[in-house]
Amino acid sequence: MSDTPLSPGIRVIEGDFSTPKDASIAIVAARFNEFIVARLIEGAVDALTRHGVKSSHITLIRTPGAFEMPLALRRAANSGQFAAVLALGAVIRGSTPHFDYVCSEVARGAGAATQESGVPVLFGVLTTDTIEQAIERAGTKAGNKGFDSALAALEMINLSRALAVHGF
Ligand code: INI
Repeated sequence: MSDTPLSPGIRVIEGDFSTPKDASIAIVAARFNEFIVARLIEGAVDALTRHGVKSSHITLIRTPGAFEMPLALRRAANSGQFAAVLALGAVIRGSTPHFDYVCSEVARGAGAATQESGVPVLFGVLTTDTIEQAIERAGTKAGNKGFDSALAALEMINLSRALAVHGF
């Protein structure tokens, strides 16, 4: 699967994008900048359902803004109900340092939720200087960060299961 040239005999453990059996996935999405975040949610759901995840296995949790996402990410990741949790949001730089506080809090919270729970929490939060950059990454010329994060979630679920098979 990997393109990396390797010496024969090296054991490689990685996840693929196959449908993870019986996996439920939570999407935690901020309402702030809803016109962007709605596209990220659509992209994520599109990626998951195209890869065979049933709609009934997807839970959408909404928070007011990205700053509030860590609490929901943590609760979902620690619940034992989800194989992966997706964080979707859009933080767009304004003329005050507010942007930096929101970005650092949501990134730190997503990382902490993963480390605390052992459940992959994927970072699909756009952090851009302009609205145009956010639009480009929400389903226009630079792809869809929600779609990409959902694919990364499938890979991480399958990687976690592969690691468990090897006793890691
Ligand atoms: N929340 C976002 O999700 N994106 C933003 O761009 C944003 N800006 O720019 O202010 C934002 N702010 C709200 C913040 O996340 C909290 O909801 C608010 O501060 C209340 O705690």
